[in-house]
Amino acid sequence: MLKLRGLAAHAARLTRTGCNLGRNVLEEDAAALIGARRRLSTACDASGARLTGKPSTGIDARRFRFARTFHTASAALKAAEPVSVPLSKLSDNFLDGTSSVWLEALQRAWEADPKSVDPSWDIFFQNFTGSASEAAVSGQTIQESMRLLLLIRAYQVSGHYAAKLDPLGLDDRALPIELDPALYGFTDADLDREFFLGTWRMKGFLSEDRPRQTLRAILTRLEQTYSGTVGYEYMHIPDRDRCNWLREKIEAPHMTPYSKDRKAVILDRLMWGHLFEAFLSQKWTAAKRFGLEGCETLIPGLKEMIDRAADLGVESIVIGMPHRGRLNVLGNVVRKPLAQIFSEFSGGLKPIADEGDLYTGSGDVKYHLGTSYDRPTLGGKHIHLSLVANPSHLEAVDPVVMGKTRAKQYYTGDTKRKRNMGVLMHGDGSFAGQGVVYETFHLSDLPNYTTGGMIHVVVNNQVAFTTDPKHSRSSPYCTDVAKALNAPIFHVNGDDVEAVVHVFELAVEWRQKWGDDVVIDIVCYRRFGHNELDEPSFTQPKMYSVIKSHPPALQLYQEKLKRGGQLTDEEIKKTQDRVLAILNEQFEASKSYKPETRDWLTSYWSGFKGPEQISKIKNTGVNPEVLKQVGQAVTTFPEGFNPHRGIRRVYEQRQKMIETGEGVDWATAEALAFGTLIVEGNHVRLSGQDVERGTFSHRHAVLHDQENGRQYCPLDHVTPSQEGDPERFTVTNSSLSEFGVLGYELGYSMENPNSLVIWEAQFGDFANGAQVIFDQFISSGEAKWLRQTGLVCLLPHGYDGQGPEHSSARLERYLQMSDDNPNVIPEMDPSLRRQLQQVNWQVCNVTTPANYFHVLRRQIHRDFRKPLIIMAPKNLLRHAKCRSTLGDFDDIQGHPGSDRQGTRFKRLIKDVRAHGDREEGVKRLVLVSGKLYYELEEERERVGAQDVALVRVEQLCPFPYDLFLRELNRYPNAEIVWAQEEPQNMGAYTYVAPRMATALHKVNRGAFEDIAYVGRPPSAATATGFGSLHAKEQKEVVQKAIASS
Ligand SMILES: Cc1ncc(C[n+]2csc(CCOP(=O)(O)OP(=O)(O)O)c2C)c(N)n1
Ligand SMILES: [Mg+2]
Repeated sequence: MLKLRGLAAHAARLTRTGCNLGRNVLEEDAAALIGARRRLSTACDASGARLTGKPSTGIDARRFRFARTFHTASAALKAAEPVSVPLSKLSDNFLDGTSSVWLEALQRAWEADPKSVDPSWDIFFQNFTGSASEAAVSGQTIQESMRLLLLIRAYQVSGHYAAKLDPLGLDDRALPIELDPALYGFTDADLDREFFLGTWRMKGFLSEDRPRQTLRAILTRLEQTYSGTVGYEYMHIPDRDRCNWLREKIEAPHMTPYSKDRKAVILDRLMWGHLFEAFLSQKWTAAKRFGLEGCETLIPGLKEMIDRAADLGVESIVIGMPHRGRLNVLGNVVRKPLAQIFSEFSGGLKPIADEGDLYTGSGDVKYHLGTSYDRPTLGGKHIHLSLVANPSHLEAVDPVVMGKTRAKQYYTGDTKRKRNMGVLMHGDGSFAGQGVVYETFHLSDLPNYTTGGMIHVVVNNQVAFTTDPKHSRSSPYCTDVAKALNAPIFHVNGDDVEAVVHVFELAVEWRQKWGDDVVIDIVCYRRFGHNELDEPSFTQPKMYSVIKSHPPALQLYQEKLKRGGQLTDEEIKKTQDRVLAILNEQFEASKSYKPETRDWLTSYWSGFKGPEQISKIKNTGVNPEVLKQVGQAVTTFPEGFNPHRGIRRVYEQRQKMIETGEGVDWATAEALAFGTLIVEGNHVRLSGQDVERGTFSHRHAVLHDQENGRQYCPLDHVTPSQEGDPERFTVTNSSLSEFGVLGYELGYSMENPNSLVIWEAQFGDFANGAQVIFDQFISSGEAKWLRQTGLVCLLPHGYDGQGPEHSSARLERYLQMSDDNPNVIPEMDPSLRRQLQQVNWQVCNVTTPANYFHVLRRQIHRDFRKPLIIMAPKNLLRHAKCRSTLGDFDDIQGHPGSDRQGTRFKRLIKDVRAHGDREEGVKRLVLVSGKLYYELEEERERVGAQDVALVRVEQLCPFPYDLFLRELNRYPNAEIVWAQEEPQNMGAYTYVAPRMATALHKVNRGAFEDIAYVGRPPSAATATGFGSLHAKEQKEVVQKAIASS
């Protein structure tokens, strides 16, 4: 049963604040008070705990005693005279001064002649003055009605500040003065008077359907509803219908009491949450587990939410969560086999092979691992749960979960977004502190990113490692970031398991009804240190002295049920014995537990190969007729559509490229890659800042009618099978975020392998805003979690004088993170080659449109998935020489795109001159990657350097040893040069040089010292900011690379 907040404490606090309530303080003082920082802090003395009142049946006598005094500033216990406030002086955002004057005039007119006003006002004034009903309320003045409305509104807005949220009672927030009835002129004498509250078209307390009530009843209900163990924060939501919906739910006569059976289920679930941690702590006394103790009610909350979600049509939930309580959630909610969890706890075996040298990756700590399970629900349904694996980096998994949820919605045709739901759990410190939380929230209502509402759950244990909230955030609540996005926030006392269950249910109802995000803030505590080996009293002595004697939520609930006669000791013991028996059984089973070989092959991924299984290399050329058809579709727009003149010209040029088969440029090649993949039944999604047009105004994937603004996306109309599937091809501008959006696309890419998912950075320079996603997920996710992704990252890169932040995508970093051994040449025979499967990702710097086409198609035309980092071009997008012919794209043997194997991506492009297998006259072999090639080629032409060969390394990682060796053979007398435009400590040099040396060594052509470096000298900044200096440097690099030494 909810308890009343003691007005004695209320009074004491108000007195402490020293405010003079005798004057009209409606505005300034209230605003000042509410503006003051109020946090659930550990800083106060526990002895200042509030008094609790009687149960809801009446108001505690103490309340009246203090009620007489609580509007005085002095210590004198003398009741202040109620001050009658003329309507015209009343001021509130709900009813500003102007309208109150007007209303007063209207009332006068109505008093003189009720028929002189609109009938709706007649009813309004009848209600306000009580003349609509019996004499008992006829004493209600219009001022009182207005003040009551203000009081109620004050509870709706600020009642949560007075809610009893902190289980430890250490909450020292100043209470908002506007919750004080005296502020509105009410005294004890009014408590038993009846008032009518009804207001036209309002829900909840203010509904016209409500009967008359005494002030005492109204206050009791307000306290219970808004200042009990749940604090509802929703009045910031600007939408009236949403607010009314919530008001109706929140202000309902009383939270539906749970039946005896339901309480037994809640107890059982709480028991599991509690005993799971206790069991682990007993068996592994010295292990870190980041236990849930202090917030065990999370477990029944989540389970009840899942049951309710299933009842409301949810079939699948994607979950992301941090370390705290993760094992508990894995075992109890997602139902990862307990034996497996226990086995992993004992040190964890690497999965053993029934297939020889099974790829097991590097593994991860137990509280990072993910899993999925079909969980039966109380309502007799099944719901698929997947907990996404995550790194230690707090909150980094948020956008990943969101992207995965969206992908699930796409693949299951869940256009209403009611069958697939995302749930994100957070810590209080990280929710407030990590910027990616905001970036993720900001995706919530974007058409191509929304998931129809994420449910956020904060395990708010009022501490982050060793830091108190007052040092870890500047906002009153750790959840305030969500207010910016108009999400309702339900703060709940983590000791009140039924209240926790209630808000979880309400959250899922909200999500299913409105398709918006919602936040649950479980205010709880952390019974032990940050982990079980930490000593919390070093830094939080007061808090921990309270925690020491604070009973666990399970005990509190058991006592409550016993007190209420709902359960006996025997029944409780029976439940406990059953849970313990299962835990023990599973512990025994864990001793002989054998991990499954691999669990990442969910249905969409069956047949895909791990790094230890050979995947045949496939051609990626396309039938010329299909090419032409796709080419036609992607270069035309409907009759009567009026694109910008410039774009019409661009499309005409593209059409000509397709017709003649000559001069195909980058953007057209890309459209052909997308279009042909779509024709083959794949899904293509390209997301990033301004990608629809393209940062460099080169893509124009979406056309805009200049007369009526209509849009047309040619790639939506490549094949009839796209009818009714508008997302099959998705190109979408994103919010201005790197971390959030890249994480999102990564999550999206992991759901189904038959999708080409691409994130394009505005410039590659900005990609480091998403560094955590590159480091923790893309480069190492497969090794840690055995999860594959074929995500493509396009990172515009190239030195063209645009200064230090528009030149470099930091190629060196991606290469440095590559895990191929620089000293070992792997098996390169095409029929045995697994080089690409074994490396963690591919890094390419492609120089021709056709090669770009093939590298994109290769992502899909293989039996495994591997991330692809591309240094995308800028000036090559329009470079006259950077063109391909359609013959480079088609699958005809003998056409320019084909070589001995067929038509496919060229990892290395040999010299464009007609060089034979052996060119003894070539004195210099220059290896280069990216757009610098074209500058070298021009210089070679200019100086007529016949004895210089130019070879392009298109795939830097994994290094194409076989092709490099082939070129070494071709030029037996050449010195070896690596040329780059980046500074020496950047670019590809540090990656390629040791690998080139390994190859040189193999054929006795020299060593590392024999590789000449041509490029910019080492530098701190990526590039100069002076245009003239850039030009000078660039010229030097080019000349040095070509001129003989
Ligand atoms: C991005 C990031 N920064 C720092 C850390 C180190 N760290 C681990 S847990 C933790 C405290 C987290 O506090 P909170 O979010 O309140 O969660 P709690 O541990 O209290 O459940 C910190 C700072 C981290 N894991 N990730
Ligand atoms: Mg915390």
